[in-house]
Amino acid sequence: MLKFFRGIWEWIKSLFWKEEMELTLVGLQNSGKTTFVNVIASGHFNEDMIPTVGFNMRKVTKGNVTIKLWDIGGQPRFRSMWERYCRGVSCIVYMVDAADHDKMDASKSELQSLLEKPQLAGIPVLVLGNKKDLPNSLNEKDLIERMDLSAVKDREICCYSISCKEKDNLDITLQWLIQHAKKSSR
Ligand SMILES: Nc1nc2c(ncn2[C@@H]2O[C@H](COP(=O)(O)OP(=O)(O)O)[C@@H](O)[C@H]2O)c(=O)[nH]1
Ligand SMILES: [Mg+2]
Repeated sequence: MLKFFRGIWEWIKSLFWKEEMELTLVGLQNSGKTTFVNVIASGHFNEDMIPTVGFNMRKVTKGNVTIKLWDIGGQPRFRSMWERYCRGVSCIVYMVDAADHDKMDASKSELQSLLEKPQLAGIPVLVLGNKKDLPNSLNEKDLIERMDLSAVKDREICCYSISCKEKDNLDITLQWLIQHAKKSSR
């Protein structure tokens, strides 16, 4: 049975890397972005670091998929660069550490300022509440409330509670991303 589910997971992963898409993965430091990429990108992938003073963006490419990922927060002066890095992406994935209650306000306001960027208008957003395996983590419903996600009306927004550590809900996450591949440029 376990073998069966592992088979499905491998299959979804292989579909994901065959899609043509570019996405950005952002969130506060320590939310689990690097772990997420490592978990879904088993096998070889190319990596570019684009270092700028105080601003590191990693660009991961495998097959037809490009993932641009960076940490946000504490560096408002680099926000002018967001445009360049978000231009034309199929979707934005926003990672939140659902167990870190102290950083929730910061995470919420960073997401809000990202969504206010006119250049990013209309790009679908997937909010991932990571670290579901930790006992004090917020579930989907609580996270939607805490981050005030229902106030976002002008674009598609979705929220999943996941665990990169236990590979929980990563299959539905990849399915959502596959569904939104390339949509923005169609
Ligand atoms: N318990 C738990 N820890 C996680 C999970 N995902 C990532 N972490 C841990 O969170 C820390 C930060 O992860 P990292 O991927 O470096 O975050 P980043 O700064 O957003 O890239 C690391 O110690 C990870 O092992 C998860 O699903 N559950
Ligand atoms: Mg990282």
